[in-house]
Amino acid sequence: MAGLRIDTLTLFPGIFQGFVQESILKRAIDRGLLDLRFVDWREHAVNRHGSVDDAPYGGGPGMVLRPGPVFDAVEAIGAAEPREGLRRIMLTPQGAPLTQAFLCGLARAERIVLLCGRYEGFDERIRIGLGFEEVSIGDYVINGGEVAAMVVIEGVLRLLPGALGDPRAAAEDSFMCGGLEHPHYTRPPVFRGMAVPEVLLSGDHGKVAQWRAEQAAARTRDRRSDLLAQLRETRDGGTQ
Ligand code: 6GU
Repeated sequence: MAGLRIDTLTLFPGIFQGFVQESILKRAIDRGLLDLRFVDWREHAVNRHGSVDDAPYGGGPGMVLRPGPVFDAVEAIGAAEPREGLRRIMLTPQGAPLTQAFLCGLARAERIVLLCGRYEGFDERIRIGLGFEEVSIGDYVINGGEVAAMVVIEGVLRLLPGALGDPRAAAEDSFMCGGLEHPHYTRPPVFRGMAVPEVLLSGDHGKVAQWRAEQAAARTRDRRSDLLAQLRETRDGGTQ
């Protein structure tokens, strides 16, 4: 098995250096589960000064990423044509919000291309002409798509069979699709006057399971009523 190939197109490949050398990601790469490549698409700049952006038509602040260098970079990695098993994603604040369900779909791909935005954004003809899916990691703005690409890479990696030491950890990801998790406690039994809930020390597995389910439901209700509504919709005749 060749592993899942992910090409990340970025103007700042250095941002990913530490990321790929640590922990679960490094192990997955060493074991051939993941084939990560980082492409500095400034190599396809329009001139020898490395220009990849220009002023927006219609005026306004900031710079817009020109289509030429991105098209050339995507063609150079052989990903310009749509095909079965290939997913192409651009990371921008204008995208559809990333969800666990979306990650589950991505984890079934053979190859993924991630395009990281910077500045005011991409010329719209990049999305239209290359057929990128536009994805955002939330309703806030960060400096560029690099951190968002890391979110996608980690989220997908966790879902690859064999990536995590403990298979239960991956199961918890899908549990996430069912709501928030219950709180956790470990030693010591009393820390700075704060005691571990009695039930967790009782050894009664039935009671523990019930307590955890109640806590999870209460948290989901208090913090994520939106998630609860979504779950109800799914249960009452949704497609998932
Ligand atoms: Cl993908 N990029 C930027 N710049 N900001 C974001 C984002 C992406 N997702 C949420 N905010």
